[in-house]
Amino acid sequence: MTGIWGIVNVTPDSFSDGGRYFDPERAIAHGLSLCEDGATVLDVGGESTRPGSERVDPAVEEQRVVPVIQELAAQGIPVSVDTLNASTAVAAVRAGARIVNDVSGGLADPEMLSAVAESGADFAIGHWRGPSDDMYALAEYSRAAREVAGELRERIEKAAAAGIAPARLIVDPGIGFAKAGAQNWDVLRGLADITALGYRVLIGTSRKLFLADTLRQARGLGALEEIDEARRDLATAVTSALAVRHGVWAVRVHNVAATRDALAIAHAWEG
Ligand code: PMM
Repeated sequence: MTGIWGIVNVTPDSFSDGGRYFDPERAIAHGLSLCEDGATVLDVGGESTRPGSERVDPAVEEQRVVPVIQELAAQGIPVSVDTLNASTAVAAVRAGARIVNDVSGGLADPEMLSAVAESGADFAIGHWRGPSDDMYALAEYSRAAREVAGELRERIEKAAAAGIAPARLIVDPGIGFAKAGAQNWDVLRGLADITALGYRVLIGTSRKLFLADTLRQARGLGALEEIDEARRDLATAVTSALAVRHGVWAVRVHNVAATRDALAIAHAWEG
């Protein structure tokens, strides 16, 4: 059964839910409700990576995520920490996180790989080419999925060299990270190149801009027309269902209930 990572953004400015769960009590309550909806992992983040976002002081990020992780982990819930910073990763694992989810795959912080190796946590390696403030300038591909797979392989080798056992690795093609519009579809269409790497594969399409762009095009709407959260969640659930066919290990989503239903239908079809 495909896993569901429920997103808990403890940030004032995340892409789709910034500010909603900024208070630790609200973040914890939100995490617990995502578990009731069927989340298999809660992914707790304290720094937004939305396009154009600015970096947060690692100490501030740590203060945001640690109390939330502590409480959720104490309840026996598998928790992942979504961070670019080694110091936050270490504090989060001490607080009970079992997985470090680094969308930069260890590129943003030179200390990350050794910190994860020492921590004993699993490591989700995202495909990344540079910080969110100018990542679209780096979005050039001739064969997107192949290139993403090749760059992920380099990160896997670095992680292995730092002492992270292969069984602890998860790979993620980094949908929306240094990928514009249709390039995201190119990567999803070529997911076989990513699964062929031989690791658990995680994908995160939830509410992302390329989904809204596709829905706008389908309806003949202009670029400034709003596509509301419910529509983005439906589109996300469809991508979750399609991910099943590609043997994806887990999907990272905001609306866990919708993806759980989509996965139930997709798995029923698969038999
Ligand atoms: N996307 C975002 C944040 N963290 N982590 C992984 N592993 N994969 C992703 O695609 C990913 C991520 C950005 O989305 P958000 O701001 O809505 O959480």
